[in-house]
Amino acid sequence: MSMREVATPSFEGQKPGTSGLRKKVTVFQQPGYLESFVQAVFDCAPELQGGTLVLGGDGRFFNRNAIQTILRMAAANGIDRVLVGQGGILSTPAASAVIRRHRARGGLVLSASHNPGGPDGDFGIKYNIANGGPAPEAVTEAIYRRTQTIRQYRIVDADPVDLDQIGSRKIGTMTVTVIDPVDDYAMLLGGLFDFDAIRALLARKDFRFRFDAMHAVTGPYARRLLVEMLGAPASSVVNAVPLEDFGGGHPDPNPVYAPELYKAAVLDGELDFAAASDGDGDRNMILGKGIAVTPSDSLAVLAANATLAPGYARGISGVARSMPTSRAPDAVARALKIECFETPTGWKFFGNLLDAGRITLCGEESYGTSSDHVREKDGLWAVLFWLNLLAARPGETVLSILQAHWKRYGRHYYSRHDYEAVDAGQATEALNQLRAALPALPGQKIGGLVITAADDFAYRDPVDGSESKGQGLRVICGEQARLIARLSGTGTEGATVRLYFELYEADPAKQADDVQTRLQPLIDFAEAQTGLRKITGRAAPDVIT
Ligand code: G16
Repeated sequence: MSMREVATPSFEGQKPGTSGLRKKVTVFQQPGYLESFVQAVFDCAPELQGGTLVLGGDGRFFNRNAIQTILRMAAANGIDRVLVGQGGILSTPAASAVIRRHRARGGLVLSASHNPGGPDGDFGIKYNIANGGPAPEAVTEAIYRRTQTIRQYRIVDADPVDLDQIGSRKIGTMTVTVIDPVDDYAMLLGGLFDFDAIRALLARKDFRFRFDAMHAVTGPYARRLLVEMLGAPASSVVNAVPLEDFGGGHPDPNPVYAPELYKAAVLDGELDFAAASDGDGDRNMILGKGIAVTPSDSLAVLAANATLAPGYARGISGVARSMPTSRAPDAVARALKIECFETPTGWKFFGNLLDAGRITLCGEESYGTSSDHVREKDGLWAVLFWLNLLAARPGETVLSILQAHWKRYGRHYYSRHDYEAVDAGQATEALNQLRAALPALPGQKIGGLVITAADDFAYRDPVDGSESKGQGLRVICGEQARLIARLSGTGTEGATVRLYFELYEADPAKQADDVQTRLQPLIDFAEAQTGLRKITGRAAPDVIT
């Protein structure tokens, strides 16, 4: 077996976004493209030499090819051992769990998350560090700089590894161990929740339950946890076979991309509890009979009820949410007298707070919630937490739990409007228009509410002092309302403009379910300030969550 140094051009635009490098499959298929990026990671992560690397992905098209290439490069770059999920499969939270449990020095997670897959779809790669979480900005920036100067990558010639066969084999001196992708993760979750109580809940004839794996990575995880360990009927886990193209779907668990589940639970009231996860298993959508739980509310409810789950029975140290996430968790934190942090969008910003023990739970409006059990967001964890909650509050429903929550803490009406695949220049123009208006906004009114502050969000990490600027434009009406505008860092086509709207209603008598109507003044104000629809010629958002 010989090691080769192969010349490669440095590719434009290998800048990791909100969550790793995401591009079209066809971009990754260019000779040397994947290799250059992986070599840049290895060059910037010398800690991997002589240590263990975790490798796996969401099973999308190009996953297996990428794994074979990375294994040969890992052998050439002095890595001692690679743990690979069987079939190349590892959900993002499972990858985090495996890194932590096996004290790996890092991991490469192959996924473009909720973006569509297949030959014309998307692919992605993300480097996670030894704490199991996404590499912080300083590391991703270093990787990006390295991609701009790289001239060659190292690789060995070796036969492909049989990824379907559990066990160990060698590539040169490096050991490749194919592991069961579910074992470590299932064991971890088994220690956090009251499985007996959940089993009893799922056994009830009057409890109608469905989990939609969206033909993505959570299928095997949901089968093990929900069906084998918790006794749910096999038919309650749908679309459970991971497919390379997710069956042609868009594996994003929200009312728009999981319309059948949404209809069954929310519109038709046929299910008491329904949930879905995304391409790589880190997102979750929680639905009840007649109600969709916003991710912001979900985090708030879980924080308020955390002690009902055995893993959190001693209470939580603090919570964190990304800036565009509604301030519902803040209200709970105030009541619990614990710290609440507001971070930029991106799970990597929670890492330091989790490592320092400052927070136990964290979440984002983008259907992500998790805790300190891993360093990624975790879709099935949220599902089990909600099931544990329902089991611990007999006689209550998802809706009644939410209503009781709003009665106590007030309701944060919330919605996100996405304009996808917008011309990048037009998106920038619209945001620049709002940015230019920011200094003059305080004192003006939105539908009777006075604007108290308007700025471009900047964050100083309370643990290591690092600063992140330009994280989203905010227009704030005290505790009453907020409007936020930013560009997505995960899209692969043009630009995706995200507008976020939040309005607080304390009075339970006025908490009717008319979300978009309530938010209309904020929506109109956003258009007036950005000119987004006028500039882009779009009549309406592509996705409303
Ligand atoms: C990723 C990140 C999340 C982020 C989300 C949306 O999620 O891990 O932290 O909230 O993207 O980011 P953006 O608004 O920049 O598109 P995932 O599930 O895609 O990995």
